[in-house]
Amino acid sequence: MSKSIIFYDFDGVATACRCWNPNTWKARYVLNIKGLPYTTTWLEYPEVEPVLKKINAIPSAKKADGSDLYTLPAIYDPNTGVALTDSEKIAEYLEKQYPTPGTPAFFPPGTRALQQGFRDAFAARVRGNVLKLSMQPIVDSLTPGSVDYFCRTRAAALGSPLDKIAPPGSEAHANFVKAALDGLNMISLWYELNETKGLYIMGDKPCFADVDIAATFNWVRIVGGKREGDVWNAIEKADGGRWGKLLDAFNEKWSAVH
Ligand SMILES: N[C@@H](CCC(=O)N[C@@H](CS)C(=O)NCC(=O)O)C(=O)O
Repeated sequence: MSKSIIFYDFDGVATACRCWNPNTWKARYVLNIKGLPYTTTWLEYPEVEPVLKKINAIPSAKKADGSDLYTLPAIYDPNTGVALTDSEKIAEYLEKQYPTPGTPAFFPPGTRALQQGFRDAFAARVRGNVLKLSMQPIVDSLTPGSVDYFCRTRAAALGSPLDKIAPPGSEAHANFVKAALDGLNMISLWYELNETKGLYIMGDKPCFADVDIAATFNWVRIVGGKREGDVWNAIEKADGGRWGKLLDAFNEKWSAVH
């Protein structure tokens, strides 16, 4: 590879590193784990569609009205002319295009189905609940040019103003925290079934499912972790500290922002 990959991420103000989004963290971890050279282009929400159209990226989803939805993360690889959206597709492309012997494989042969099932279970039991808890913290983490777009689109999707979904101290807040912790407790029992006893779901090397989980935790930690009573403070200590250790392992090695 002679030229750096261009990596598109959402700008943010929660931390000095700017990045806060769970989906873009998945792709950033992948780039960092593989040690590939890249530079970040920071975007606000309303900039995503025009910028991705310009690089001929394919929209990764549909809006409620059936029109195309352009999402981040996205990459443009100047070495091949490939433009891609969707963190999983980006991981697959980088794994095939740039084999990096000695670094963990995101999709070891024969694991795709199990990884997908695991990720779906994590989304249903944990991510869906922390998403509700994180809506207002996300708004507070956005750059000004993203706030109106984010509040309008997410309030329409969730059917509620974002600050009313799970205000701290409310019963809804307590219920979402409990549901997320119950979900993690179940998933922690699954980890314990592994004879490998490693930090990651398949042992001592992370696969894409671990990347997904770590990116989710990093997002929750970045947008809410400093707030009193925030769900990350509970998750970090839950299940014998398993989740805090998992995130620390990722961030110690693979949290660079280029
Ligand atoms: N499955 C996709 C999801 C990407 C996604 O939904 N990204 C959201 C941000 S969290 C987005 O870019 N939304 C654009 C918009 O709402 O206009 C992935 O993993 O990359």
